[in-house]
Amino acid sequence: MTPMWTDVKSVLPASGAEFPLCFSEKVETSVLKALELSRDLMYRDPEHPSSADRAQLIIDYSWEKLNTGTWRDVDKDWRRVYSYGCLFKVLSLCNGNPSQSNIQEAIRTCDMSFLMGASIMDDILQKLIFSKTFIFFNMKQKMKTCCASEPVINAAKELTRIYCPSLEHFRKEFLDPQKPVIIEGTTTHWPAFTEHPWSIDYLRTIAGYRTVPIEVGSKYTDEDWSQKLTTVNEFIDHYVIGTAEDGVGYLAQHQLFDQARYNFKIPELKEDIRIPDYCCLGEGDEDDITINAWFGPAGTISPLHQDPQQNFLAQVVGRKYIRLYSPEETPNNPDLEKFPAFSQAPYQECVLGPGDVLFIPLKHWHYVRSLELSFSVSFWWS
Ligand SMILES: O=C(O)CCC(=O)C(=O)O
Repeated sequence: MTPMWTDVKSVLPASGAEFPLCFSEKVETSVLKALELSRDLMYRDPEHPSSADRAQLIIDYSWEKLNTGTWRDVDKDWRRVYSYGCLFKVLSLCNGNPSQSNIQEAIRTCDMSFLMGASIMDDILQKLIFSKTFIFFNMKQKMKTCCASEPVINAAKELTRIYCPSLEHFRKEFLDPQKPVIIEGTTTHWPAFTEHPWSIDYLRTIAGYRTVPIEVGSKYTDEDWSQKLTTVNEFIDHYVIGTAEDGVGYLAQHQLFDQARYNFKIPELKEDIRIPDYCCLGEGDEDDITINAWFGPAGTISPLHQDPQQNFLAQVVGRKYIRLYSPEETPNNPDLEKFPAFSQAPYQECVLGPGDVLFIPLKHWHYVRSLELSFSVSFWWS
């Protein structure tokens, strides 16, 4: 038995009898039979040549069910069937002596199950993808060197900087009066800056073959802006170090940590950061804090918007130009034709660099443009 198969087998039940396959009558008997056959074959003869085809058949059949009617009405059992199909496919790809492309396909299949399927057997596919087998390949690639145009910061509008304020000082001077500020010196202990400096290579190493939803287009208000699924490696190759024709790609919002809708996780990244101490001044629990990661090449823009919570935006790699408007400027909508007064609206601005944490008070409008390849993390808290 290869070390990989030993590793994979360790997360499976010891025998077919302990391997559950329970569905409502919505799932036809023929499908149940195909699942049972796949299970029995996997325990009897995992390298049997028909295993992969049968798994693909289950995937294709349930895929049709997932794509019929509206997503809300898709029966959860069909999502579970889909995940079982994915599980059998992953197992057929991993036994024997799997090639690099088989392992890549296995990771892609796990991710498709996280995106479209439902949890089965106590999240067995999550356990598989985080088994040591799937941690591999460290590809070296050169980063795209392009930089977006350098902003000229108006000193009168530049945001205040403060070094490691005490909790009390932060509360009194910034939180209570809802004043934005850049806090320095509070992230130096994050593993993202020390043990595992975040970089393209690091992201490739821990998650290169994971499939994630990305946003394509310079900004989400553009007409040609879209979302699609891609692997982290493809995203980097195409949009970060390549010369993508179809605009800038952004691996953003929720996509790298917990992603409620898709249940997608790269927990290694989460271990590299720390929730800012100042969040304890809020009323919510730590579990109520929403953590989002933002990764994209130079020139990526998050158009002017407000968030429903207080925000700490921590910069890890690269620099970002940020402009803030107070919520009082809300009547001066940024559509200059309809609201010409917007050009006069007072604002504050800054270039946020690695290690800086920007406090964006509740409902403060913010516009963000990355000046270089950039990796940031935001903490929304109340
Ligand atoms: O960094 C970005 O591009 C956007 C961050 C942001 O808008 C947020 O955290 O709310």
